[in-house]
Amino acid sequence: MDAMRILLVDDVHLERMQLAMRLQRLGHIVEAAASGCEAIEKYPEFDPDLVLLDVSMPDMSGTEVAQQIRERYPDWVPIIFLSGHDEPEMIATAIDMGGDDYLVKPVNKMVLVAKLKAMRRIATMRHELKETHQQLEVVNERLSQLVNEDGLTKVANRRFLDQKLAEMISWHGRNNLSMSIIMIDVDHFKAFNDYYGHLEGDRCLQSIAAELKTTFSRAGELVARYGGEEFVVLISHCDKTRAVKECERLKQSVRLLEIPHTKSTTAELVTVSQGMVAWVPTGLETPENMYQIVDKVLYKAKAQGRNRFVA
Ligand code: GH3
Ligand code: MG
Ligand code: MG
Ligand code: MG
Repeated sequence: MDAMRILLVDDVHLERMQLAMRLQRLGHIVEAAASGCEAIEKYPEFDPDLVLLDVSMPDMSGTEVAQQIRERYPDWVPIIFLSGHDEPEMIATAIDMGGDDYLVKPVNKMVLVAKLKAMRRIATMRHELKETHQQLEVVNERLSQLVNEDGLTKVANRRFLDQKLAEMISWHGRNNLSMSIIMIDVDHFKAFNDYYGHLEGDRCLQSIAAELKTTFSRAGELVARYGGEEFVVLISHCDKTRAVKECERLKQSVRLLEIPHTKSTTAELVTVSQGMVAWVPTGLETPENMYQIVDKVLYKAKAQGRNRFVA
């Protein structure tokens, strides 16, 4: 058996020394304590794998010590009680008070070795379980990323957008607050792809998405890829006056990317058109309703010459 770090607590000097020696001969690392207080004090520093704990001690009983250890150090470590009594009530009570097992003194060597092994097995299983749990958490996080994120642009995907928009509609409806939705479409993007190639087109979408994410990174703001070369920005608790400013900010930030687009009739740079709606929801609107409405507004921005927003 691998060496264990054993905290041995017993008030009787001779018994403590004898058992400590036997444990050391079995290859374990032993820290001895003569009282409950000493044990509790030494516990964190020594960081035991197992506690052997005498039940009857003058200053603090073993069961009290066990309770305190359980309270103070939530990371479970097996506790085996030691006692000269073998009455069933004593054994049952001690285990009820937070012990995991019970050894009757004088301790029989075979039983001691077997019980140490059993506790080690349980501790190992717990440790493995904890590791599996941690791995699962990592997997979970990655999964929710995959489920909610757009693969190309790394902003929220349509699925997440739908969900958030529905939540926002009902929250703002309940609280009687204004929210806004901006739909963004890259101007002359087909021509961009045709001229610069699809790969460059992908890069362009990535740059725009990253820029949008930086521009709208405050709490209550969400950037999502709606589809193709279309993005949506949701802004919580935002009225029309502020939303107009946000659209202007958005327009400038895309412009400042200065992605060349010689085939664009707007600015020889990549530009976007935006449709924006700011309103106090009734709570009955669906995401689909809102996309339809804001898409019509966006269409007006296109019709009016692109590289602009219409509210
Ligand atoms: P408008 O100014 O009216 O919006 O013109 P447009 O050319 O941008 O509009 P249209 O809808 O005709 O073209 C959109 C183009 O976006 C066509 C499509 O190939 C391209 N596109 C959609 N998704 C992607 C993508 O993931 N990567 C690339 N490279 N292109 C994409
Ligand atoms: Mg004692
Ligand atoms: Mg489009
Ligand atoms: Mg377009």
